[in-house]
Formats: sequence, C-alpha cells, structure tokens
Amino acid sequence: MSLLKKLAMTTAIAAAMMTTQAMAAERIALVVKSLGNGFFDAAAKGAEEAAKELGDVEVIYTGPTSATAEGQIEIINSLIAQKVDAIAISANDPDALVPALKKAMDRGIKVISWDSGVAQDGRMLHLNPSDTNLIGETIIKLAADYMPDGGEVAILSAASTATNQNAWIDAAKKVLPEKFPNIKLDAVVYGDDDSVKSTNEAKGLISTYPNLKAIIAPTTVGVVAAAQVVTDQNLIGKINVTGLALPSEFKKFIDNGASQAVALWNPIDLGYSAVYLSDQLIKGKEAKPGETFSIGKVGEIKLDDTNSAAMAAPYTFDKSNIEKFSKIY
Ligand code: RAM
Repeated sequence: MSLLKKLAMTTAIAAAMMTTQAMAAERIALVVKSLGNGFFDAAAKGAEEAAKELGDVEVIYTGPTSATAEGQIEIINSLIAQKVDAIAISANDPDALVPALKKAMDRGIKVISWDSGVAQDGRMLHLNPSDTNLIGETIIKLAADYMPDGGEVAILSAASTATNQNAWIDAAKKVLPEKFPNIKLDAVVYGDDDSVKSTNEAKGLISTYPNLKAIIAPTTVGVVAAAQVVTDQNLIGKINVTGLALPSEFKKFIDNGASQAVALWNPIDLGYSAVYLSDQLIKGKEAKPGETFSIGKVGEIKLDDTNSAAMAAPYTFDKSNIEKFSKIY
C-alpha cells in the first residue's frame, strides 16, 4: 500500500473514531423563550457548568429570535430531526408546544420544561424557579412596600401566553384583595420580552394612567424597559419600577432611583438544574410523583403530583446588595 493511501486510511479511521466519540456524548438542547435575553444567557452558563461536571454532555443552546410558540415549534422539530437526547424548554405557551413535544417523546427524546412550563402531557417533568404563589405575592409586595398610602399599579408582562408570567400574575391578583386592599391594579399589558414593544407598552401605561405609582414587570426584559422609560421621562420618585430583574442589567436603575427594589432567583442554578435533570432522565431515571432527583451543588428536588418541583425562594435586591449580585448574574 502506498504511503499516501495508508495516510488517507488512517485519517479516515481517525475521523470515524472522532464521530463515534462525538456521537457518544449526550446532547441536551436548552431551548429558551428567545435568544438575546440576558436571563437565558445566565441559565446557559449554568447549563455549561453542569455539562462539564457530568462529562460527556453537549449542551445545544437555542431559541427563536422572538418569544413565540411558532418559533419554538420549528426548533423542536429540527431537534427531533437531529435526534438529540433531551429537550429542556422554557415555554412561550403551555399548550401550543404539546404536539411537537409529544412527537419528541414518542421518538425517545426526554422532555422537561423549566422556568416556564408546558402542560403535563407535553413534558416528563417541570422545574419552577420558586413557588408560584410566593412569586405572585412577592411582586406585589415589592411595590406595596414603597406605597404606604396605597394607590395604583400596573403590570408589564412578557408574552401574553407565557406560562410562568401568567401563573405569577394570577397568583398576584388572588392575593391583592386580602393582603393589599389599598393597592389597585389598573391594567396588565404585554411587552413580549422585546425591548421595543416593552418600551412602548410602558409609555402607554404612563400616559393612560396618570396616577400610576408603580409599574411591576415580572420579566427581566420588561423591567429594564420600564425603568428606562421612567428615567427618560423624568418620573423618578413619582413612579417606582419593580418586578423581576437581573442584577447585572438592572443595577443602574437601583442606583439612579428609578427602582427601590426588585427580586429574582439564581438563573445560573436554574440552567444547571435543567441539565442535571435531563441527564438523569437520559440515564433511565423515571419522572414520577414523589421521586427525588439530586442536582449537584443545588441539592435535591422532589416531584409533586404534577411531576413539578420548585427551587428556592426569590432574593430581593436593593441598594444594600445589588452591587454584589450584579457581578454574578
Ligand atoms: C424573562 C423571561 C423569563 C423569566 C424572567 C424573570 O427573562 O420571561 O422566562 O423567568 O424574565
């Protein structure tokens, strides 16, 4: 055999071995509501961390350019074609994704939702960042704490179909009459986790409700847009912006007084946990009520009757601590 032929053969064998090795890795797709959202970039960081700890795991970080169910369905179908091992999704809609995700499960792909859930028959388990009622109460309290005489508030949400925001808003509405009788919720509007739309919606709220004392945005995208509008319109001190914010993006609005305080959980831990859970399902663990899963540095979670679990309570960020957290996420 000529040297050239030998060399070609060795190269071919080496290439084949590399492909087998690459194929041997578990491939877990982290599908987010939309790309370009700092919250999900932080989650992806945690996902990579988990993949490294577990070894032989490849994370495919993907999502549509805008936060729609249609965009996510396209991505799910392409992940099915690529034969990934697991899909871990933060959903733009609880129901619209179910048929595509069912198809994925029929093909042996493990499916979980995290952050924003899909209906039970579209996933094997769901991971909530925190207790839904607690988040609902927290977002109202964050506003009420700075409104001693009560008054009008409005909510600027993400997509109108987002499972997580809708659940938090429902919980907030429930708690209002009992625990915050002097707070009046004027309106709920939707910025679709898009900066431009969120900015326009925030401006709309301000012009429609002249007595507004707080804008509550339970979305890291919306809260930044609202605080920027309040800053630009010289309304600092008149309208307090609050909600769920990523400290690294929001610190300047605590510093300039557009906001007194916001809350969130650790998005890095959330992405990290999504990968750990997917990995255990791939390795054969069954998701069923009462089952516990151990998630590396995060600890243990236990599935409830709906195969859902929740992580820790949200942290509050204000002038005293946002500097520290802004360096982490
Ligand atoms: C946005 C997204 C995400 C939500 C956070 C608080 O980044 O809507 O789903 O959990 O805000």
